[in-house]
Amino acid sequence: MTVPAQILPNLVNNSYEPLLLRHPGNPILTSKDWPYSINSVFNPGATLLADGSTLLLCRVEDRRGLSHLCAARSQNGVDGWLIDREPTLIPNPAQYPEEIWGIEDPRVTFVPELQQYAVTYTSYSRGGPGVSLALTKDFRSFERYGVIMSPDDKDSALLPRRIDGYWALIHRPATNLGAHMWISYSPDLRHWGRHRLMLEARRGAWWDANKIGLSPPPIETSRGWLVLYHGVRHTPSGCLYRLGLALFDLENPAKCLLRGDSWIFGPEAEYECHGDVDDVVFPCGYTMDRDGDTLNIYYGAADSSIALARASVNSLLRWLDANGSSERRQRADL
Ligand code: BMA
Repeated sequence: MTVPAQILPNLVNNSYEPLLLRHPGNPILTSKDWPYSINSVFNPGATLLADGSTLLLCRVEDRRGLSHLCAARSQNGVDGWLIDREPTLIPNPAQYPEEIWGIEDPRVTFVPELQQYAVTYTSYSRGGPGVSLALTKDFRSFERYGVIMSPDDKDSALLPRRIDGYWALIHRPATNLGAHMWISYSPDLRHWGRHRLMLEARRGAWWDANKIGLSPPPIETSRGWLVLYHGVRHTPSGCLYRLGLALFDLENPAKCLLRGDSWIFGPEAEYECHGDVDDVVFPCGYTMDRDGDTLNIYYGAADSSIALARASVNSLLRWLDANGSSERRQRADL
């Protein structure tokens, strides 16, 4: 009898290819490293600065439970972090009431046309979480644009360049029919429209059923935008956050070319399985090494610390070719 590949994905042996390799020094940053009193540090945005050093814009939760953002800089992206002595970007509810319950989960995109970094983050308003945008040149002063996607919306990143003359933003609005990834366009970063559903959460028993969201900003490759996304599985003992992979058309990023069936990374290490929220791996940023292939993926572990895993873009693409499905088959899965 022939068993369809999508039913039993690995009939050859009981193993899987580890695509994201954990750094042996994990977790690389914890609350103990902070120069002021905090509860936890996790879910950092990441970028390379002009001098080649790494900047993490970390989500820091204070001991009231509210979050702000704080920058940590390192020459090698692994250790020797210089952490801002005070919060770098704090909620400003007097001018931006949507930030009343904190700001969370930043994604950083360097935008060559603006010669600035775009930081998208979740602002936690009385009406729920929404997406806010700020621009910065140096991660010391920020130009806030306020809420650009109203609640309930999060997990957002700006693409680094215009598509057909328009800025493009990926985000994750949630309704009682599920939480799916959308893309929207803007002529000026302030007014957003032409909303399109980009990637749907699957249904039923799938690992990425009902709730998915963008993880780090998309990675531009010659074959398309490579997207790491998280899927949330609700279980009787809580939620399981794992990562999947998909590839989107370079000039029409709403079009999914390939989507992996299984997750490629999930909570396994002690620091990922136990913390303020157990069983969470949640990357919000990556940097690319000079070889143009090695990704340093920075992720929040169990909502308590920051960890690093490395991956090769070519290996991720090869894996997608072998394990991904086209849009037509995805429709059948959903
Ligand atoms: C999501 C986000 C993340 C968090 C995760 C697990 O909804 O709020 O910031 O890491 O839940 O708690």
